[in-house]
Amino acid sequence: KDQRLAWFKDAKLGIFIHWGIYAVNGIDESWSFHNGYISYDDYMKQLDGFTATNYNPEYWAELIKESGAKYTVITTKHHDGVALWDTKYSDLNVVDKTPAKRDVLTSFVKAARSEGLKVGLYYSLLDWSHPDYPNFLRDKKRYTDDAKRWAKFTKFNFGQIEELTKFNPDLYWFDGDWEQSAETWKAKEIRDLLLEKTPTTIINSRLQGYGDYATPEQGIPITKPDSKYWELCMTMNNSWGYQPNDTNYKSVNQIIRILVDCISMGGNLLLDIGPKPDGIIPQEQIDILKGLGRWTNKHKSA
Ligand code: JFZ
Repeated sequence: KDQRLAWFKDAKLGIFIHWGIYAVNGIDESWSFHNGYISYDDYMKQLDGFTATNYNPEYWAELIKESGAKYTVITTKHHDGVALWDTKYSDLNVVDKTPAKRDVLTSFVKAARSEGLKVGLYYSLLDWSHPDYPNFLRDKKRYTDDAKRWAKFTKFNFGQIEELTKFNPDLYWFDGDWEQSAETWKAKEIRDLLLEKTPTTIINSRLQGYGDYATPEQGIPITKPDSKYWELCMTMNNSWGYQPNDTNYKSVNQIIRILVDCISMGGNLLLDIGPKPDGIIPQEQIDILKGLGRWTNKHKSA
């Protein structure tokens, strides 16, 4: 384990990317329909606005590199079930269902690698669009007791997870594990599958106890966490995805202080950006990444 996690131990800074159809209306990723602020149908109309017209994965990767980050984690599929890659397990993906008409994940993984960045893939275990997932908050029905449906969903989930192994990710960043138990997800089997297919990889904390590192839940820890390996994930403003109305950005200085807090306690900061539906990174976020870069490059260690 120590060998697998060696790069992570001194990575210090990572850049998280929340990119999905939620950027079209600039609303909360997946939660907006889950919590009933928008209907499911209206949420899905955003598919038509995900154009990726100005998407430049090489520029994204350069910018991330320039910030001083050593790794990047991108949302391959959020709770809404919309995949950024050409998955064969569902047509709910940006290739089949949006004007982008192409796999936007493969090109990013390639670009990030050529900048020497480690690549992490965010994947939501729960899928509030899948007909066999117990999507109890959307239509108030529960299907968990229906073993056949759950078996179908599990097959689908394992299928997509196995597809992601083809990207040979350095890190799997699972999310949404809280809705089911380790046993129901088959968390151990997921871990075994990943370590068999990609033996040098790292698994984050949200796999119902089967991850490799810790995530402080209450923001910046006050004292050094017990775990040798940990990561704080944080937004630049108050949103994960692109929300033009949220202008509550932290300053570069504030973010540097938080980064230093994390580093001094042996952890990493995973700082989030939210690109627009056409692939443009908001200027405020570019400015922060460049600002961080000016600082990290001044304090480079071997
Ligand atoms: C999850 C997602 O629901 C959210 O939309 C976003 O993608 C974020 C990165 O991850 O939200 C969580 C889940 C768990 C914690 C915080 C946010 N936690 O344990 O502190």
